[in-house]
Amino acid sequence: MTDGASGEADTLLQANEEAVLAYIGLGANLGDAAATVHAALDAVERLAWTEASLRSPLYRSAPIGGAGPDYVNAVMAVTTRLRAPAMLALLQAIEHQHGRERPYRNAPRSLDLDLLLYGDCVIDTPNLSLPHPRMHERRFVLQPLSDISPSLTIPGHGPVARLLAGVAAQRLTRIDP
Ligand code: PH2
Ligand code: MG
Ligand code: MG
Repeated sequence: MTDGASGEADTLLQANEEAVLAYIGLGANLGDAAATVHAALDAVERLAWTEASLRSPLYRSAPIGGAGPDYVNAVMAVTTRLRAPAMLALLQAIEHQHGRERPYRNAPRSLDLDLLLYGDCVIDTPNLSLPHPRMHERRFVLQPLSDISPSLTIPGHGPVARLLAGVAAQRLTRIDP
């Protein structure tokens, strides 16, 4: 079948020839946030065409840009042959499995999975912007990112180590190992 929903699904799951190193940000501040983040790390690792991965420690962080409970945050690196739009759709499916609702911007969430970086890809489309537009100014992203990739540079923004020095005032504590 070449049209309709199943045609789209076929296109979505076509793999790239070459694997790409991608980074995913995880966040949760409703329910048992740490357990949800652990379950989501496992779920991302099980995605089709997605193999080796590095996991950061978990952190507790003050909510930025909204009210609500503290967040649990982490970052993981994966090598994937999924294309970026497919990766995004599958991350949203995992959010959905964990009861994610989107009542308003920055609302507390059971699970948020953000595609932070996809190789050195720089794009800005209505559905997907890479690098993730606010990652370079958030300690809850930069600290776990630097734990797993200390020499990483964010395209258009510079080295993670330098960016991290600029966000030291944001409250963040390591909770897990
Ligand atoms: N995510 C947001 C908005 N604010 N604050 C923290 N500490 N952690 C998050 O993951 C987070 C946030 C939007 O996705
Ligand atoms: Mg987010
Ligand atoms: Mg998100």
